[in-house]
Amino acid sequence: MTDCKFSSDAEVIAFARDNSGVFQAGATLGVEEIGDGNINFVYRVYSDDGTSVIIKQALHYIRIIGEGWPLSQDRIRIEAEALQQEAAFCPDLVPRLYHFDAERFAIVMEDIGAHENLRHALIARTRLPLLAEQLGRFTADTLFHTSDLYLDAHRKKELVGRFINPDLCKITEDLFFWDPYCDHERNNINPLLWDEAEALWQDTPLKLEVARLKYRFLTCAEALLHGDLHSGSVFACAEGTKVIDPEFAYFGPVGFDVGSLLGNLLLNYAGQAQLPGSAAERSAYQDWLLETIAGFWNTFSGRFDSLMTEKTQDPSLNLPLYRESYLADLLADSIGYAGTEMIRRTLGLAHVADLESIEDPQQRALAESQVLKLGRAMIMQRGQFGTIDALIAFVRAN
Ligand code: SR1
Ligand code: MG
Repeated sequence: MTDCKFSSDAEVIAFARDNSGVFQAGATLGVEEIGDGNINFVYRVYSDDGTSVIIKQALHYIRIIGEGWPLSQDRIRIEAEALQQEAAFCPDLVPRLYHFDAERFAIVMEDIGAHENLRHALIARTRLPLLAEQLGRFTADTLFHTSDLYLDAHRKKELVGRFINPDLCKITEDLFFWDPYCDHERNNINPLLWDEAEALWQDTPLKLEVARLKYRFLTCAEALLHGDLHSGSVFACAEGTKVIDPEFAYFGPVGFDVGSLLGNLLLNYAGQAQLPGSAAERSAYQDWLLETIAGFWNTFSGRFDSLMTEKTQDPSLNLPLYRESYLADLLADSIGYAGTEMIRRTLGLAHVADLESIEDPQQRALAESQVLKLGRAMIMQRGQFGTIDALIAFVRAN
């Protein structure tokens, strides 16, 4: 356990000056703490000529909980190495890494300031023309190129070893796959939803399917995941998209990353029905969200299929029938993991502003109840949809 926390603004500034290589010698620098995430400390260091960098520091505990929930500081090395892996295939879609410091447990990276947190952008009903295509490309390229469909078998196993991330995985194992399915002290439940939560705790068929998804999360070292690909880990603007924060990266099932994005778009979809604005505005934005879901999946699956066709060397895996069955299984998996994200954001510890910003508890409960029903159906019926259009038709009808 190391307490490496910067003790003053001057220390943060000196660290940025020495380790970024972007500031003019002698420039006057300022610093602000900007972290609103759950886990780390994040600072922006800027000079008066407009140059700036981001510093992220991982302490030996979870920021919002304190020393009562210790957490391995190796997560910041994992984040630095995951950013490098992602940059190898999608350099335009991740912030540039300037420096990783193993003593301070800190990284220095590009300030993506012109981009807005995707969760806030979606709540404000912003239409982002490049989002679907860029998220589809990000997931297809990062996941394919770190899987056995591309990597040499020795290199793949070497990489699996570098990304063993037990503390961060344990957070997901508990918060996604167990807490919401029992009366856990960490849960955070709208009292108006209590009856539905109790019914869910008794729902044995659902718990069986969640156990199946959890076991795959624990054991299926398929590709290097981002591992926490919710809307708060994406920054976007009209000109482009950046994916940040891969500290939960590990080798897991591809459908977990894809499903996290699908689940977050659907959380916003359900929230929109209760957020302020006219019925026409809400429904037009919900249409845009569903188009984005289709565009994301179609880009992802089309690109993944092309990559398998062109780059998979193993002849046993590069068979047209195998490609087809792989992508069908992947859609089912993704829909199931999307359902677990939706349920855990409604009953579990970490809620999302898409629902929390609905001020009236009764209206919030309506959206939360829709999320629970959709999430349950998506987990239970994940193998039956078959196409993204069938999922979208189901969402429209429910
Ligand atoms: C206590 S950590 C809660 C959540 O924040 C992270 O971003 C992950 O999504 C985690 O589940
Ligand atoms: Mg994060």
